[in-house]
Amino acid sequence: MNADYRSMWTDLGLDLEAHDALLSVLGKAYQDIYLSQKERPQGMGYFDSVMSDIHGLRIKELMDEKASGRKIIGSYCVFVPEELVLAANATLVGLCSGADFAMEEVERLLPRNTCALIKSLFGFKLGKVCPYLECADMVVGENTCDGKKKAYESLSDLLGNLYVMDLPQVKSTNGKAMLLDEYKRFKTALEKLTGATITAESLKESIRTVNAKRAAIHRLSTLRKADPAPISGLDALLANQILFFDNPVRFTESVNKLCDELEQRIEAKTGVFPKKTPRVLISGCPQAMPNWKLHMLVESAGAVIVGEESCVGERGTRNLIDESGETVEEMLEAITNRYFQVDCAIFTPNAERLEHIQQMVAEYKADGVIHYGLLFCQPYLIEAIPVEKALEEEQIPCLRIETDYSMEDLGQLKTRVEAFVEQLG
Ligand code: BJ8
Repeated sequence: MNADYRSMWTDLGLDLEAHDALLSVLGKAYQDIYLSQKERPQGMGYFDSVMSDIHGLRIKELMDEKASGRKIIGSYCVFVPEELVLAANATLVGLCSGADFAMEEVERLLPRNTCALIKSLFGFKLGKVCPYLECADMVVGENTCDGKKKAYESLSDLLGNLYVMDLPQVKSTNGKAMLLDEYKRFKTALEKLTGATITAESLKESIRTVNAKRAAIHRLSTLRKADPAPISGLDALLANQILFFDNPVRFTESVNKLCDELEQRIEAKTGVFPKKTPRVLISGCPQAMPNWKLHMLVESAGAVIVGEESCVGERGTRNLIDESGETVEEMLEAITNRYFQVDCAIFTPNAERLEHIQQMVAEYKADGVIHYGLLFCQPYLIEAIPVEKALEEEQIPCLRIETDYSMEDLGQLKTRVEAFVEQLG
């Protein structure tokens, strides 16, 4: 490991021993799950290189940005608009929350029956193992589910730089007006932090940058409609996870390059799995880095995952912002219009999500849906029941899974997933 990185981690206050242990577990999991896959597109080489240096090069880039006066903003939710962050001359990084860490300490602060994602964001702080979190000048929490809302009250004491964004829970006119107001308040907070003024020019440019990134990842999603599938669900998930912390321009170029290769594969009818392999759509809670558990199980059971109806997937990326606005006010409205379409299960009622799942099943020619709910996540677990009912009415098989980040239920899940895949086949 590069000695510069170690001194950088020390400066960031990481616990080097715990951090080494984390990197070693992550590296081993990546080796076993990713590098053992067959027929991977060459374009995945870029994403492999990001993973092999996950706390190295990108953190060095962020630290260099900080040294030049740029601020780093961390976020836990796709409702935080990267467009405003970039326009304020700052950089947004997603703070992953996809692995258990320091669980004993976490359970002193949170009830045991808290979802794994919330426990993970506490664990990364308490264990001092996440350089992305430690280099952030501001961390944005959002009032989405009750678990996050209440947890941010305690996280605020641990972090010291938490900004809480309020979010509507109903898709009403008032709800949209509230979101617009919150984005205006966030704009002011960013300007105060960075000393920069968000202008029509800077906002227009940042909208274009983020739209290009979302268009590229959406292009990748669309190519997964082909049979045979040109890319595994595991690899597509990885690209969706890296989207949250990579340099947006470089990421866009790399995804588009990968897509060029996938188009050639489709033309040549080359797939990662044979034609007519059972096709599965995953729907539900976000699978944050390095949560690859379900994808690994499904694809080892002989099915291919063709899409994710998830915030680490299409829910988070599918809509672009209208680029026709000329004033900051018009662009703020366009931003609000785009984000207000995110159909997270915290909204009530949330019929759009069900429609989107049905639409994805049809477009991606999925043979079945696995609804992925994190244990104790009430919004998604409750919504899973109407989702399953609606799909079954259309004769689309659906398997509801409730799990966490531990590997204790792997055997039991494997049996259920294998039986489901057999049913699809
Ligand atoms: S927009 S899905 S990223 S809130 S899993 S913490 S809901 S109890 S993550 Fe999310 Fe934003 Fe919504 Fe997307 Fe709560 Fe459920 Fe835990 Fe969750």
